[in-house]
Parts: sequence; structure tokens; C-alpha cells
Amino acid sequence: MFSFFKKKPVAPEAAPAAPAATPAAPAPSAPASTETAAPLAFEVDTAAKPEPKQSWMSRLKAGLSKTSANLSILFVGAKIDDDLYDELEAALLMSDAGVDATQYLLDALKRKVKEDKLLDGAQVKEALKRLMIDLLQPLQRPFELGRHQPLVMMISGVNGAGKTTTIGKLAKHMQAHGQSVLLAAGDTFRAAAREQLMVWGERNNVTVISQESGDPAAVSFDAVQSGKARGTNVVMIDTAGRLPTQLHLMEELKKVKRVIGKGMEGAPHETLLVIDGNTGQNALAQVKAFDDALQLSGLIITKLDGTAKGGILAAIARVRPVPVYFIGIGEKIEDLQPFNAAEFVEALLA
Ligand SMILES: Nc1nc2c(ncn2[C@@H]2O[C@H](COP(=O)(O)OP(=O)(O)OP(=O)(O)O)[C@@H](O)[C@H]2O)c(=O)[nH]1
Ligand SMILES: [Mg+2]
Repeated sequence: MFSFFKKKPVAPEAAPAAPAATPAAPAPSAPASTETAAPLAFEVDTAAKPEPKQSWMSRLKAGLSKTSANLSILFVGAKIDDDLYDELEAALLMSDAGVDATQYLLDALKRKVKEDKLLDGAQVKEALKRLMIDLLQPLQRPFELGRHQPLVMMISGVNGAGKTTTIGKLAKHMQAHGQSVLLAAGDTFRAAAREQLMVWGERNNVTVISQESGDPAAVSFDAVQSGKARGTNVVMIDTAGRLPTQLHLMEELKKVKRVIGKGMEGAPHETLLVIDGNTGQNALAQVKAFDDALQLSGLIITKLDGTAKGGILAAIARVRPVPVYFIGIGEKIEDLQPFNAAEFVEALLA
């Protein structure tokens, strides 16, 4: 079993006890009316016990079964000829791998088949697996805790990608690893979003910094200051969903990032994009646009349990190889796990 995080203890960069220079950020006091609260979009089932690895694999396989069915059938008793390559090309394109990665994999596979004189379908399938793992491996990177104190993470993405849910899951995983966590409700557009995060924070012993004024940069700044003053291990900054085409909102996101840097030098230490795995090739456009605007340090891909096809990771690896820290296959805490290239390919080409 591999561990969820890598941990590196460091000396605190800020004196934890130092009083904040700015007025103290509001404590998560508001005892929100929990009785009337609707089911929380980001609520995660904390009661469930961590599941064995096998269960994660079988559910990842189930999530990617459309692609694995399309790919695997090609190799059963197949003759290694142009027809096979044509069908493979179509199946890879269908999987959201995109033109570039598809062509790359096909060319590499043809070379390998020739070099190693592969004759049967099963061998060719194994060769494709190997090539796919080699392609995705550079995206695999353990998420290291304890590099900075606080470790400041900014989380962005289009509407409904799974940002807030993922932050909730990560917060629980981090707590389980002995980290104190503070969240900033940077989604200041919707009062409901703020409220939900506050309620969730109270229930889960996570401090939430929120502001009615509605300036996401100011909330983020306060959160970083507060994290420094409290000696918090991790500060996660949620942001409102936005499309890369909404240029003023992308500018706002850049400002949030700049202002976080004013709160703590070198922060944010992680600038993450959350992607809905069902988005298809558009996900690549999102990676490019958010990376151009924010210089992303990592990705989190959610909802690989739905109609997702999984090939998008190959496209990302070829076109804009931003590390994929975590992948999500559902709403429970254990449904978010570190990305592992070999495991992912095993599910994709089961
Ligand atoms: N099936 C499935 N659903 C997920 C997963 N991750 C998140 N969701 C669901 O996706 C929906 C949207 O999640 P949110 O976390 O609210 O998304 P968001 O990006 O914060 O949305 P906005 O703040 O509105 O932009 C919720 O219903 C989540 O439960 C996943 O891995 N699998
Ligand atoms: Mg949200």
C-alpha cells in the first residue's frame, strides 16, 4: 500500500505565535442553521472506513470500463495488421486521448511490434500498456506535505468540476496525516457556497475563513495571514468556478494568486486545477487556459467513475504535462487517491 502523501518536516517559516499584523481574520464562529441546511454539495462520507486497495482498483476499472472494453476487444485473437491499427486509432480517439497522443502511441507501438517481432494480440496489448505507462509516468508525482508552513494551496476550475468536494476530501486526508487545515471560502459569489463551507468546517474541525464583503483576493489574503498566525500546516483556498473564456474572471483569479503571494512569500505553493473527467477533449483546453493564466503546479481529475473515458490523461501528458496529484472516482473520502500511472493503465487496458 502506498501512502497518500509524502511528508517532509521542516522548520516553520513564520513564527507561529506571532500576532497577525492585520486585524484578526474572522473566526469560524457563525453557528449556522444546520437543521435547515440542504445536503452539502461537498459533503463527504466520513463514516466510511478506508477501503482496501483492491476495492479502489475494481471501482477505477468499473469507471474506465467503457474505454477498456473498446480497447481490449481489439486484441482478442487479433491479426497484427493495418486493420488492427486503424481500429486502435479509432478507439484511442474515442477515449479522449486526442490526435497527438493517439498518433504518438500508434507510431511507438508499430515500432515496438516490428523490433520485438510481436505476433499475437496479447503481446501487442502488453506493449501498448507499457507505452501508455511510460507516457503517463511523468504525470505521477507524490504530494508532499510539510514543505512550508503553512503550505498554501489555491484551487481553481470550471463550474461544478468538483473543487469544493475535493477540498473537503483532501482536508480529511490531511487531518488523518496529522495536519491542521484552514480553508478560505474564496467562492464569494454565492452566499450558499460560503455557508456550506462554514457548516462543513464546523462539523469537521476545520477552520474556515469567510467574508461577506465578497472579495476573493481579500479572503485569500486573510486566510494566509491567519494560517501563519495560527501555525496551521495547510491553507486551502477555494475559488468560484469560472470558464476560461470569462476573461475578467480569469483576471480575478490571477489577482487572487498575486495577493496570496503578498500574504506569504512564495505562496501559493501549489496552484491546482480540478478537472471533471467527463469533460472530454475540452479538459485539455481548460488545462492550457488555466496554466497560461496561473502557471499550474498540479491537476486533480474527478468523476472518473461516470462516463469518463480516461484517455484525456494521455492527451495532457503529450500536450501540457502538468502533474496529476490525485484522481477521484466518487463522493466518499476514499474515492480520492493519488494518481498512479501503472494502476491507471491497468484499469484503462484491463
Ligand atoms: N461521481 C462523482 N461525483 C463527484 C466527484 N467529485 C465531485 N463530485 C460531485 O460533483 C458535484 C459538484 O462538486 P463541487 O465540489 O460542488 O464542484 P465545484 O467545482 O466546487 O463547483 P462550483 O463551486 O459550483 O464551481 C457535486 O455533486 C459532487 O458531489 C467524483 O469524483 N465522482
Ligand atoms: Mg465550489
